[in-house]
Amino acid sequence: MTTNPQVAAGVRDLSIELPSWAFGNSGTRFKVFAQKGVPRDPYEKIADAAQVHRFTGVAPSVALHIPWDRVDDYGDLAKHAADVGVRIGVINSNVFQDDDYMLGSVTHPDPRIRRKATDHLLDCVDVMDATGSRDLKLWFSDGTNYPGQDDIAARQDRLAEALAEVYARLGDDQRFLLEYKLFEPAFYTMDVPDWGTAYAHCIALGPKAQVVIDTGHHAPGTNIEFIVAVLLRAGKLGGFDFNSRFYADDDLMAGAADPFQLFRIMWEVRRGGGLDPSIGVAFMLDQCHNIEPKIAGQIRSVMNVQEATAKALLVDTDALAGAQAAGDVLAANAVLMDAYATDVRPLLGEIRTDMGLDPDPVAAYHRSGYYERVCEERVGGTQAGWGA
Ligand code: LRH
Ligand code: MN
Repeated sequence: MTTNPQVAAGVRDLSIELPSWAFGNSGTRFKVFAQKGVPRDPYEKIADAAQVHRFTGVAPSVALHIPWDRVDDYGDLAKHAADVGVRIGVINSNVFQDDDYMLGSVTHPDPRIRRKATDHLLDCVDVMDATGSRDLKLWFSDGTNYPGQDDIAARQDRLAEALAEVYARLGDDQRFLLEYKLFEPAFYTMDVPDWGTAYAHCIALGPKAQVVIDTGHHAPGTNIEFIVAVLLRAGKLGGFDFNSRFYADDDLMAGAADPFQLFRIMWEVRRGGGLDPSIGVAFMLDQCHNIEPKIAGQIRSVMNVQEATAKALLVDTDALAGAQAAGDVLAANAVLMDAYATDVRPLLGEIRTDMGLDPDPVAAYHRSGYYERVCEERVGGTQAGWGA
């Protein structure tokens, strides 16, 4: 029986969605390295994701990316997901890989291109209807590379027009999650560069429009947990794409590059009520395992988020409130640092045991022989990737 029921409840309630694309080959503009046993289709991606849930117990859903995960029958894919113990989660649109979108998608100067892009977003809502998904995630690579290339305000008007059309198409229980990114692939302006721009578009539309924070989408040194606190306070934090980075949008394993930042983020998530599933924050990994084994990498990443969350749940909120009210700067900081300095790995082992799981998910996965089996089975066909 766990020694800390409050942390146990919080850890058990935290669902971390997995990105289907993390199981396919990925890389950088220099090289995409192919790995043995990589899935060849969305069915195999979902089967691999189900292994992460099998050993962690807290990754019950898989985000899809369209068209990377296009299938003839999304209902059948959803059934397959259920058969392997998971469900299909967020549907991610993709208006960043078509030659027509060189100068933008929904912000393109040409209304025919805007129409094409908006139609793709609407098609993704049709996919949500078929998979039973609640959320559509919208990330736009739209932007400009040189001053004067296009009219910044006019592009915002075009974006707002497309978002309004998608918003009107959403069902009562559906939402769209607007993701911002400071730079790349555009390097002068991105049309949704920061949380403020995303927030402004979302509050102009209504409650079904929420903001997504992606760890890697900020300027170095950005206080991301401040953005978490402000968006939760405003009821506009719809999702969080966990990963980590040393420099830019490195998409490395969550917590790998900066575990202290992940802790600070999960503390503000807790403080703002975001751990309450009814608040509806879609926590998901958005990563690429370019050189490391992908399933084990996802398991490790889920464990890193669990560790940061368990530490955040250990924060003595009464002591913190007392020190803050007293203006005792050092005491207040010490409350958080004590929680962060706590080794929660034994506690998480206990919690997993109580959940009927092996206390060490990575070791249990390796002992399962799943990786060796799929390496033998997955011969021939074309390995999945970003198709870039
Ligand atoms: C953009 C992004 C977005 C996804 C893509 C795979 O950088 O973070 O969330 O569509 O990665
Ligand atoms: Mn992302």
